[in-house]
Amino acid sequence: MKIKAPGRVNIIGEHTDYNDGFVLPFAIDRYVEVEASLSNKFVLTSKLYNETVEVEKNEKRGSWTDYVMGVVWALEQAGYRVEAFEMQIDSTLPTGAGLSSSAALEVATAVAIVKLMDHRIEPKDLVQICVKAEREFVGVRCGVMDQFTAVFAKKDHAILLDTMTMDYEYVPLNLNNYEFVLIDSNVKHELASSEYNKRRAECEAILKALNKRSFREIAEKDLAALESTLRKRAKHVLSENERVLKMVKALKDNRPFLAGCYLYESHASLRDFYEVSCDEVDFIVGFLKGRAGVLGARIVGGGFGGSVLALLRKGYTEFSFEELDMEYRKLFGKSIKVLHVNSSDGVLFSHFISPGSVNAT
Ligand code: GAF
Repeated sequence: MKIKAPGRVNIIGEHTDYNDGFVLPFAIDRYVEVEASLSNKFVLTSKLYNETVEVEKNEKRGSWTDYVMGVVWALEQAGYRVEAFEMQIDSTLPTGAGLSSSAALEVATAVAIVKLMDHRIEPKDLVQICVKAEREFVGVRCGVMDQFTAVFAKKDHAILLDTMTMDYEYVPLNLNNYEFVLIDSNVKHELASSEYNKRRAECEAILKALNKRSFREIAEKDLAALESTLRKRAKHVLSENERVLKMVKALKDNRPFLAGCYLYESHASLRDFYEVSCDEVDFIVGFLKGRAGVLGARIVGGGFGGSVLALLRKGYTEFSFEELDMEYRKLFGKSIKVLHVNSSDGVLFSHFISPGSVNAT
C-alpha cells in the first residue's frame, strides 16, 4: 500500500503554533511517500539515505527511523495495536529546507499503519499522535502546524488555524498575477532542534514571569515587565499573531502588495526579535527587497537556515535567479535552489481515512 503526505509552506505565523497563536500554512505538491506491507519484523528502507535498517519496536536510533518508530510508539500509547511491517520511504520533498519533511513522514507513516491494521481514527487524533511522536520520541517540542497541514490541507487554499482552539478556516489562495516561490538557502543548521527547544523554554519563561496561562492573555503593555531577551521574543509572538489576521484580510481583499509588506515585517521580526534567521537567508531576503516584481519575502519554518518564501509577480521580476545564485555563491560558497510549488491536498482529501474511535487492542 502506498501513501503520500505533503510538505508545507507557512505563509505567515511563525513560532506561534506552540504559543496558542494563529498560523496560515498551505500544503505543497512535494511529498514523502511510503509503501508498507505487514511482515514479521520492522524493516525500514530510506531511498534518500540509501539505507535499509531492521529496528526493534520502541528502539530510538537518533536517525530517520525515529520518525517512523515514534509514530508506532505514539499510536500504541493511544491504544492502537501495531504489528510489524516493512516500509520503503521515498520523497520529493527536500529535507532541512524548512518545508516540514519530518511531519510529512510521520503523517504518511501513521496513515499507512492505520490502513494496514484496519483501524478507525479521527483526523484530529491522527495529528496529535504524529505531534506526540515528534515531541516525545524524536525530541523536538514542535507545535501542531506541520502535522495538521499534512492532514487537513486543501488544494488552492491556505488554512487559518487557531492553535488554541484548533478551529480552522480554509482561505482561498487567489493570487491572480502573483505566485509564491521558495528559495532554498541550502543551509541545514546543526543547532536547529536545540535552538528551537530553547525558544520554547523562553516562551514558557515569559508566561511564568507575567503570571499568565496563555499568550492570548498578554497585551503589549505587559511586555515592559520582561527582561530584554524575553521581551523581544514576546514582541515577535504578539506582532506575528496580528500579522496572520492582517494577512488573511489582505488575501481575502485581493491586496497582494499589502500581503508582501507583511512578509517583510515577519522576516524582520524573526531576524531581530526571535533571532531565528541566519546570514545566508538574510542575504536572500535583502537581495530581493525593493526590486520590481518582488512583493515580499521571509524565512519560513523553524529557522536557522531552510528556505525563503517570496511573493513574486508571475513572468516578470527585475532580477533573475541566476544573478541571485551567482552573488550567493560568491559570498557563501554554495548555491540556492529555486522551487516552484503548487498547493496540494492533505491526506484527509487524498486518502480516505475511516473516522471513528480506537479499535482497542
Ligand atoms: C517547525 C515546527 F515543527 C512547527 O511546529 C512550527 O513551530 C515552526 O517550526 C515554526 O513556526 O516547523
